[in-house]
Amino acid sequence: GKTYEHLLVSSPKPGVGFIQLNRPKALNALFTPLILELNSALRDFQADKSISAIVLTGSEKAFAAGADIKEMKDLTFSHAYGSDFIESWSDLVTFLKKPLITAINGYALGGGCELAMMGDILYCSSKAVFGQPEVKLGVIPGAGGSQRLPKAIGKSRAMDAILTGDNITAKQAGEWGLVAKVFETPEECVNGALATAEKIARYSQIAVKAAKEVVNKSQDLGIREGVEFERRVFHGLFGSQDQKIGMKAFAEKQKPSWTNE
Ligand code: CO8
Repeated sequence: GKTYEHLLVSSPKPGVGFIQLNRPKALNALFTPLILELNSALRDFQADKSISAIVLTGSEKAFAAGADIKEMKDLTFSHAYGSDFIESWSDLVTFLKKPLITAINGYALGGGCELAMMGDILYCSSKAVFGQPEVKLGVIPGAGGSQRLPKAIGKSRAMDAILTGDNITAKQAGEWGLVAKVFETPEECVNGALATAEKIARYSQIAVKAAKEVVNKSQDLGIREGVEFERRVFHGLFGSQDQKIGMKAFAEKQKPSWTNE
């Protein structure tokens, strides 16, 4: 495959794509070259039929310590607005139809926290640190943090974090449901994410894609429209081969072998 300057990209388990942010000297600060590479790596995994689920992680010290402050410091309004600064990466993962698990160790601050929250499932380790400290720099979250954080942990806690810039600990992240699981060590966190991705990769890609699509709709739609949407997609799956294969295998006490069709 391609080689990257700021990423390590591999497929360590069947069906699983793995991306590690690799800009250690700047604690994985998210600058444009890295974001362009991340976009490209995610698009390649999206297009690769042999990949069913993706894990994104950083280093033990930092998932990502934010957008690159040095790159942003001289940015003007007219350039930011005129070039739609951030647009290319605030929708980084919205094109991604395959499940993305973010494995968060160390700092996930500002844009790093926002990138972590673009995951479909978030796992972290016990020393992970989350936060939206933009207020300390005279700005606000710019890649979805003001929208995704309140959805994840509730308005009052999100306001508290965003208005004070105070960090959120791994323990709080676990208790408040920002992350699905808190592991003891970074290694366990990454291995846990890979194991979950591998488990997902053993199911029909059609069912997995539909499941992600309907759950994501719950973030945008009211309950009635959401349930109607779910039912349409549910009905649609009876047109797939994998529904026939999955239910027949259950009835015959066999293991299904999926066609992804
Ligand atoms: N941008 C640029 N460089 C950074 C960043 C960053 N966000 N974070 C760390 N670095 C660099 C440091 O400047 C330092 O570089 P150098 O060795 O050349 O001086 C190197 O990484 C190591 O960092 P520290 O020496 O500071 O390491 P410490 O262990 O002492 O501290 C901290 C770690 C606490 C994480 C500290 O580095 C820190 O506070 N970083 C900034 C955190 C922050 O404010 N993040 C939010 C940034 S704003 C943002 O993300 C806005 C998002 C808007 C939407 C997205 C737009 C792209």
